[in-house]
Amino acid sequence: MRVFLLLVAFELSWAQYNPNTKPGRTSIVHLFEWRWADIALECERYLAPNGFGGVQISPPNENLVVTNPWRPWWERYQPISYKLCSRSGNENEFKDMVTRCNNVGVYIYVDAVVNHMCGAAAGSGTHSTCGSYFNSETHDFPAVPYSGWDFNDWKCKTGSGEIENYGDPYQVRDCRLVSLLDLALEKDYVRSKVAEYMNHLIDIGVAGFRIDASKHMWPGDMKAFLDKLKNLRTTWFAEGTRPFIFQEVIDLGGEPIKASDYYGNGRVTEFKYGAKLGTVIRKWSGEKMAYLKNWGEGWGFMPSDKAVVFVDNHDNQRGHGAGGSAILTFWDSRQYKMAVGFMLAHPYGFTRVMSSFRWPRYFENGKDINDWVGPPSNGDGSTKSVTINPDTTCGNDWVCEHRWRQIRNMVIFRNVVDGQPFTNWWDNNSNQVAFGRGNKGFIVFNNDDWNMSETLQTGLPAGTYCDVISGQKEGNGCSGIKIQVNATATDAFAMSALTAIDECH
Ligand code: QV4
Ligand code: CA
Repeated sequence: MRVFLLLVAFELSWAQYNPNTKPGRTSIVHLFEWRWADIALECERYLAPNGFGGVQISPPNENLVVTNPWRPWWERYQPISYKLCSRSGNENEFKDMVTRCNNVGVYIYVDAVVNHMCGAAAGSGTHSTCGSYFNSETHDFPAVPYSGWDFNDWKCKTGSGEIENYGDPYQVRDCRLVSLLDLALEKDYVRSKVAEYMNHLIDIGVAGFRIDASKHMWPGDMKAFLDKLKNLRTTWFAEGTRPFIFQEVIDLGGEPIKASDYYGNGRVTEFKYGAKLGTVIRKWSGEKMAYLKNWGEGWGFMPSDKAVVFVDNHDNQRGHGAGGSAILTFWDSRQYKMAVGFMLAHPYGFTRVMSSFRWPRYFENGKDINDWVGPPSNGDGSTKSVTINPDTTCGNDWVCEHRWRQIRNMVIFRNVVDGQPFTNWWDNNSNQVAFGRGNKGFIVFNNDDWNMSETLQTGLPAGTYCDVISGQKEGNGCSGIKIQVNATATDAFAMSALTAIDECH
C-alpha cells in the first residue's frame, strides 16, 4: 500500500515538468502580443508544418487599459478580472484558437498573472479591456470578485508597502511589486479564484502555464492552487495528464530566493542562460565560444530537466527584468541567430523561441525610452493583425523571428536530434566550435573574425548533406552549402547545421 501511494505521488508531480508537447516536437514559441485569430492561423499554416510544439501566449484575462503612456504592452500585467477578454481577443476567439491549434498538435501555454491585480494608482472606473468596474483605492474587483480582505497590505512590513529589498524574502512575497496590488494567496478563497481561472482555461484545452512573478509568491501558496488544477482535456491529451507548469523566477544568484525553492511545483525559467550566452557571443568579459564545451549545469545552471531556456524574453529584450545589455535580440540579428542556433542544437533545457514586434527603440543615457511601446496597433488601440509577405516574412512590424530560416530550421534540427547525446565537441580555443548530436546532426559555429577550414569528426553516416543555416534541402539539391561527409569527417566552413532529414542523396 505504501509503495502504491508513493508511485501516485511521483506521477502527479512528475507530469508538471513534462511540457506535454507531441512526441518529436521539442520547442515552444512565445507569440508576444499576437491576436488569438492570428495565432490560430499561424498554428495551421506554419507552426504545425514546421514542428513547433506549442505557443506561449500573452495574458488572456481582462486587464487595465493604460492611456498614459498610450497602451503599453505592460498593461497586460495588470489584471482587472479573469474574464477572457483582452486586446488579443474575446473568449470565443480564444476557444477557437485553442481548438484549432490543438487539432494540429500545437499546444497553448497561458501566461498566468496571479500574484497581483492592477497598480495601486490605477484609479476607479471601467477603463479595463472588457469594461469591468474596479477601484484600486478600495481594492475592489467585483468581476472576480476580490475585495480589501483578499490583499496582502496588512502582511507587508515595509513603510512604502512596496518591495524595497530583494534580500528579504518576506518583502518579496508579501509586498507590492512596482505598486501592483498583491494578492493574499494564503487565503483559500484567493487560491480557489486563481484555480477557477486556470481550470476554466484547462476546460477550454490549454496544455500548461507560465506563472508570472512566481518569485513574488510563496512556493507553498503556489502548490496550494496548483493542486486544485484539473487534468488536461482528454479530447487532446492522455487520461491523467497534468498541466505543464513553468515558473518565472529570476535567479541570477546573490539573492536568498532561489530557483530551486520552486522545483517542487514544476519547471523554472533559467535566466542565467540568456545572460551568459549573450556575454559569450558578444565576446564580453573575456568570454569565448570554446568555453561553451561544458554549457549547462557545468555553468552553474539548474538541472536540465527543471529548466525552461531562451535567449531573450519579452522583458529583457527591452531592458526590463534581468540580464541587461548582454541580452541578444532580433536587433542584433547575426549574433542572435548564432545564440538561438546554439540553444536549439544543445541538449540542455526545454527551449522557448521568442517572436517579437518592432518598436521605435531610442536610447537616452543608455536606457530605451520607448521600452513601453505596445504592439503594432491602429488608432483606436486595437492590435494590428499579422500579415504574411510573399517571401514568408511578416508585415505590420511583426518580427516573426520564428520564421527566420535559420531559427525555423534549427527548431526542426532539435526535433530530429531529440534524445541524441552531445558528441564530438571541437573548438579552436577561440570562437570556432562544433558539436554533434549522436549520428543525427552536427553544427559548426564561426564567431571569430577569420575564416575557418577544418576537417571535423561529425558522427554522421557518410553522405552529402545540406547545411540548413545557409539554405536547406530543396528537391534533390541544397539551396545553400552542400557538405560532403566522408566515412568519418567533413570539411566545414561557416555556421552550418547538418541534419539527417536534409540529406541530399
Ligand atoms: C511605477 C513605479 C512604482 C509606483 C507606480 C505608481 O515603479 O514604484 O508606485 O508607478 O503608479 C508598470 C510600470 C511601472 C509602474 C507599474 C504600476 O512600468 O513603472 O510602477 O506598471 O503602475 C511588467 C513590466 C513592468 C510593469 C508591469 C505592470 O515589466 O514595468 O510595471 O508589467 O504593468 C522583477 C520580477 C519579475 C518581473 C520583472 C519585470 O521579479 O517577476 O521584474 N517579470 C514579470 C513579467 C513582467 C511584468 C511583471 C512580472 C509584473 O515578465 O512583464 O512586469 O506582472 O524581476
Ligand atoms: Ca506576492
